[in-house]
Amino acid sequence: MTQSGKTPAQAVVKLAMLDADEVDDIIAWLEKDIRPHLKPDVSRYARGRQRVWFGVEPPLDTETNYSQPFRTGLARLDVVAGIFQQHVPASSRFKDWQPETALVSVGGNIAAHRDATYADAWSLGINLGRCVWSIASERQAARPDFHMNLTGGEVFMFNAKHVHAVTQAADDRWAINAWRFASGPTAQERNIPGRLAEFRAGR
Ligand SMILES: O=C(O)CCC(=O)C(=O)O
Ligand SMILES: [Fe+2]
Repeated sequence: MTQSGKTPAQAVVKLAMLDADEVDDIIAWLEKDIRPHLKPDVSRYARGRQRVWFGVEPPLDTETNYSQPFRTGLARLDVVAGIFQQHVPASSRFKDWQPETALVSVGGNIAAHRDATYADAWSLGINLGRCVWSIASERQAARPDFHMNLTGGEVFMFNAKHVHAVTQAADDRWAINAWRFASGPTAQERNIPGRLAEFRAGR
């Protein structure tokens, strides 16, 4: 992986590189079992991307609408948790991290954005194709300044509250991103825990 400068530790923590056979196996599974579930992305920042949520689909709140519910996602979150557990180094501070939701997507660049209120800051990225993956090294910065040329197989944690973007994505680039749900002051203000409890009570 070539990149610009030193990895900013407050924005990105690299965990592992999957070998080519494993990447091929995961992509074969995605193409066969997951592609039929894909829908066009509704996010403004990800036009052209196809995506499906695993586990629980979180509400993508906007500044004017934060009353939408959590919804049931595809029951495959265990596969993502398994890939993470197999590759997170025993010495990593993320060793005991477990995803609560995952977004599986293919195709399309992703414009610079911070993740919505539902998302806890530290998020998992499993990159499965060619792209330039960029993130701001500082929380307040409006634009990414750190760029990674990814080829497929990279497993990393990143701070999703730092502005990040994907450019030069190959049409057949899959990505798996996973999050835990936020519970801090902003999430409380937007009733994320309450909406999650409502969803769990309704199942
Ligand atoms: O495709 C990626 O690796 C990043 C996706 C992303 O930032 C998002 O879905 O919020
Ligand atoms: Fe994001």
